[in-house]
Amino acid sequence: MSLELVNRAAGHADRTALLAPEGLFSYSTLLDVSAAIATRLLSGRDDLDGARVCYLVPPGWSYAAVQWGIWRAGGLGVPMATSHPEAELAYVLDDADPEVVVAHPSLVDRVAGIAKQRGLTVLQTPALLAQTPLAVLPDVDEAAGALMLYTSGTTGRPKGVVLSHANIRAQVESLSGAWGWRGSDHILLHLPLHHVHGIVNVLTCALWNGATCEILPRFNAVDVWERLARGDATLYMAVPTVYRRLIDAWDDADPETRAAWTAGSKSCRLMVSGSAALPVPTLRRWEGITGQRLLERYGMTEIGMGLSNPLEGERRPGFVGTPLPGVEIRLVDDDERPVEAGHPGQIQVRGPGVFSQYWRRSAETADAFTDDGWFRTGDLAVVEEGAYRILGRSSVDILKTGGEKISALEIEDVLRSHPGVADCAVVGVPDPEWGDRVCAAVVPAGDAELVEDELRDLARTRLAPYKVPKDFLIVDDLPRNAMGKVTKPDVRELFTPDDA
Ligand code: MLC
Ligand code: AMP
Repeated sequence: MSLELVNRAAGHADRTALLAPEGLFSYSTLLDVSAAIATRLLSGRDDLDGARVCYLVPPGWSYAAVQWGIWRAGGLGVPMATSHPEAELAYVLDDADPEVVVAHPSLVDRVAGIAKQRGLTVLQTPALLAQTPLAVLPDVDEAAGALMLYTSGTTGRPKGVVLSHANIRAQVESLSGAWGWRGSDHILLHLPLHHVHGIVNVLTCALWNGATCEILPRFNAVDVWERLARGDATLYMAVPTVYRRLIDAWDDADPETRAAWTAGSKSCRLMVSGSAALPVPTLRRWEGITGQRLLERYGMTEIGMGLSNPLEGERRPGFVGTPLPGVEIRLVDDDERPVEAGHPGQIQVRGPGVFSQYWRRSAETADAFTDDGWFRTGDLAVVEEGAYRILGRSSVDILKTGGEKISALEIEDVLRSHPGVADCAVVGVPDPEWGDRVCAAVVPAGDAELVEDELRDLARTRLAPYKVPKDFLIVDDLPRNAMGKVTKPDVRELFTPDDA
């Protein structure tokens, strides 16, 4: 038995699976080419048996074909972020311990050197995708690991969240039912493809349902509007920052263009927002422009999607709805006892979509779950009139900027490695565009003359672009409490103008 995702693809072989920068590809082409990739990855073996395959491939046809090829060979796919500098990619190679790296020619230079230093072979697309006599592919167990996605925690560097094929299937089946996915759907995709949002909610849901996924090479507000204006997209999913950018682009357009964009967007049957809190003014403005009431939902890399407003029925602004099919959610107090409706509590989640381990981190995995299997999300919420409202996170050190989750501590570690820095504190300052705006207060060491550009360059070489602080403030000392501990809410105040 091959994977259900693959079996289903055979059932809609002639339909268009992907409209990509490289062209248009049917489900049967996806099946043929992913079998060729699997054959090459196996290179004579019966099964990759969970060996990690890291892949650095831009959004598009090759990306989807490589991901399916890894899955069909029995490998654990580790998508690498195309925006990351070498240092972050090297961290993933060291942590994931892959047997091979797959790279696209446009990105191979970023990974070839660090792969070579580690004795890793780099296989390049498009050669990997070329026809070849096909091997017999393994029966991949649904319990086997499918994807490893890196996500920040409060302590240490990012951790690999291992999702099995069964986890992904549960997530996809849940969303397919809740959001009414069908084969005639056509979805636009420009989200980064190293996160559940882009990979599971958009790409895999589309391919599971025999729909068409149209992949744009990157996000550009005008391009998205032009695509919507063609009137053939039925679904659209994005993060709040993107909706905000689309609204800004619409505001900047001339009346004729605005009218065409608005008219095209009406063909969508559903538009979804998630990965960060959707500001109510953004929801209202978007509805005013497009007539679409955004469906806000809540999720997390470790659980997939947990809560969603309804497809039919009232989508309440500022709320994330109710548990999705197959997902158990509860809110608990500090002693992990369930709270009554109307009382705030931490969200805990259980169900077949929930991951089972952080890669090679048994202590962190154990800490993340209660004895009876509830995953501790660290997010706070309250139930009001039957629907959940997200209140924030229990840790001030976890930030969400433009839908990207980051650890303040990881950024502080990098800034502290600068010889001119005695201490620093990184905070998320509420921001209408980014959600959290990453800001750093820095205390110079002795008489050191701290130059902001130097700190920014240091952060740029070591960290993903979205982790680089937008604002730096050089201060004599950091605000502290009576015990001498830095008080982050007070640090945040330093960045908020008095008249804000
Ligand atoms: C880019 N920049 C960011 C940023 N993205 N800064 C802060 N936060 C971000 N998210 C930086 C760039 O490096 C650049 O810095 C400057 O901001 C302007 O860049 P840009 O070109 O305007 O940004 P762009 O490439 O358009 O990216 C913005 C974005 C992107 C919002 C389109 O960040 C995005 O696609 N985010 C979605 C992330 C996502 O899918 N999250 C889901 C996680 S899963 P400089 O210095 O060069 O000017 C999850 C679970 C769930 O959360 O519930 O879904
Ligand atoms: P990630 O770890 O990147 O998967 O991000 C998951 C986190 O994003 C969650 O733990 C929440 O803090 C946040 N998140 C996701 N969806 C929403 C939402 N609709 N509203 C508020 N926060 C959200």
